[in-house]
Amino acid sequence: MKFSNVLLLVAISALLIAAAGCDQQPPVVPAQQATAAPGARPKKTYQDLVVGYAQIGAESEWRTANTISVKEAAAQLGVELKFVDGQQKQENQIQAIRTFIAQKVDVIGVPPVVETGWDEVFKEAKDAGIPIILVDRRAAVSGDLYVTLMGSDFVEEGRNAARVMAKLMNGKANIVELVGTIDSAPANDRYQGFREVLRDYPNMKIIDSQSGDFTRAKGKQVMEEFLRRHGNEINALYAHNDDMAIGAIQAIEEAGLKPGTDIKIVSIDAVHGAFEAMIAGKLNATVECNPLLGPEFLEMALKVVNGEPVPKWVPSKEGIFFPDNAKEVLATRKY
Ligand code: GYE
Repeated sequence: MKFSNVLLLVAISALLIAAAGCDQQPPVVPAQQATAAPGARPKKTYQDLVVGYAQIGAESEWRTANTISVKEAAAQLGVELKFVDGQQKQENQIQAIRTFIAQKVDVIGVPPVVETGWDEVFKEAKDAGIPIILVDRRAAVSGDLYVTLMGSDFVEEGRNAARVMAKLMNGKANIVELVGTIDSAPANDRYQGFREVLRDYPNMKIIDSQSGDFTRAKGKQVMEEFLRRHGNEINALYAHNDDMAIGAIQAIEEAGLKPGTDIKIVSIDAVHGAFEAMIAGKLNATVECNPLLGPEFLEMALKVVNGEPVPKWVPSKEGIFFPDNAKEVLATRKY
């Protein structure tokens, strides 16, 4: 063999040995890792996420729509969701959060049934390094115990209900009020917002106010009491949610009165049942409160685990609906 050929052979062998050596090299780094700052952890994706959701219960159409929204979004995005129905009891929600902590989920979402009594369990989550996202309802805790609150401006909803009611009643009314769950953020705020606006209307009087716990059954029962106590004196009803208004409508009809006419009714949520009641002429207006928070909740959860900044409050965008176009609008509504 000529010397030049020997050289060529040596060169080829060297190349082959180098190529074979490549097998021992670490695998090619994915694009995300390659671009990340040195030492930074790789970003998580939806498929890596394990999320716990400690739901309040199934007290209203709104709540059911919220549950479906969270479950559907998780299924679509490939997030592993651990879901617990708290049956409207705070102790069950607290128990669910403790279970999620033991299961080492990445993020916990919770709509607190009431405002107070969350410090201890939220602190436990914080100590375990698990962020809490408040979905829908506020909790009376310090800002370091949760990462973000996503949901509606309940005070503004109460104000809007009062504005609409004042218009419907030409500034003069004897109102009964069905309050939501006692000590819950939406009940507290809808109570307050409504009164704020009523200060400008001295002839709009709240003659009675009682909790119907956001359910149809209780709404009906309390309306029956209102009617027994005040009879024909009542000409307006403000309900903190549609379900209580729908329950009250039944009570009003059973008392031989015409809901929507003898007693004008304004409620909050804008669920399907409210549109049906408006089409039937039994409800005069509904102020929207959006329950479809699932996709945004999971988006926030992913941002939080990846250390991205999130706003402390993510407000929902909402409208007000009336009977005149209820039929057309209902056809376009998801909940
Ligand atoms: O208005 C009511 C539900 O927290 C905004 O809870 C929510 C409220 C909603 O039971 O129908």
